[in-house]
Amino acid sequence: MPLPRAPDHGIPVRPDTLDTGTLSLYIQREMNARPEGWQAGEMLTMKKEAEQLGEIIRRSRRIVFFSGAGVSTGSGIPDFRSSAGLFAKEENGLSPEMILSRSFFYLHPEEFFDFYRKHMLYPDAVPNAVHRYLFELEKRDKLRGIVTQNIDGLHKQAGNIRVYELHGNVHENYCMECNASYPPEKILRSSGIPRCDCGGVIRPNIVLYGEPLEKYVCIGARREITNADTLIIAGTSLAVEPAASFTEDFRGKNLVIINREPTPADSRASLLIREDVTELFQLLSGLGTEGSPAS
Ligand code: CNA
Repeated sequence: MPLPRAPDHGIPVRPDTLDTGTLSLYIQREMNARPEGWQAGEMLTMKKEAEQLGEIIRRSRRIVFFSGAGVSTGSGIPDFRSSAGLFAKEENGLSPEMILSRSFFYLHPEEFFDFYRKHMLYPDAVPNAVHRYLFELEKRDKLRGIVTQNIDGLHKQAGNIRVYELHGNVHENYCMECNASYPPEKILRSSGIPRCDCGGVIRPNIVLYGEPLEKYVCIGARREITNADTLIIAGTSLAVEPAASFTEDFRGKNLVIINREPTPADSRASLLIREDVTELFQLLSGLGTEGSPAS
């Protein structure tokens, strides 16, 4: 029976040497860490997992990265569904999904913008190790595209060009009357409903729940996933449709899933990594193997 790993560095430790906080994290992770059929002996240290991922990257030519909110938690932006996520902090008994819906926006715009300013805008957030690694991979022409559910714009901020933002981007805002564009600061610094000089309402160019996704973004994203030889799905619960179903278009060899919690696609994965994605990519960047983008 191998010794359990501490959640932060992957080094085997005895549970009785852990402090209470770390121990509860360890228990939570061990409970999540064993999908059906998973052998204890197959548990790999994070370094080994990073090496395996590096090897897959080295052998791949057409990688697509499918990202969710978990990729940006390392940049200080909370996700929705983990324990520290926004779902744990319901506002007046309303879930973020209800508030960020088309009907709520039209019926209660003031409450929508209050929530939006408080929870969806992070002007000081910067790309983390995952975003930076993907930029290097695109420069080496290994990464065909990033398909993201994130609206924070961090993949583009890192320098990536081929980014399919399925749910839009908080950095783009427009007047619903005259179409004038505005930076996010215009919304952040306003109170109540943000208004254009023409009097129209300024809204972020994000897809609200109940609104359709942009057709051409979907076509491009699905084409990249279909043609990929490796699909890396990271930091997503795969709970939001239709985005989650796009991953089913994948026909290639390596399906890698990196997520702290189980996802509905885990049984399809050829490599399943239940780790912190930012820490994993920090390790991957430092490996100096052929899988690292610098080689
Ligand atoms: P989600 O449903 O909140 O799932 C996030 C998943 O990531 C969870 O399963 C977590 O366990 C996992 N996770 C969190 N942090 C890490 C980490 N560091 N390492 C590994 N796994 C981690 O979010 P989804 O993206 O699946 O849901 C799609 C929604 C969330 C989209 O509509 C987004 O617009 C929306 N959202 C986006 C952002 C953002 O742009 N940064 C933030 C919050 C919500």
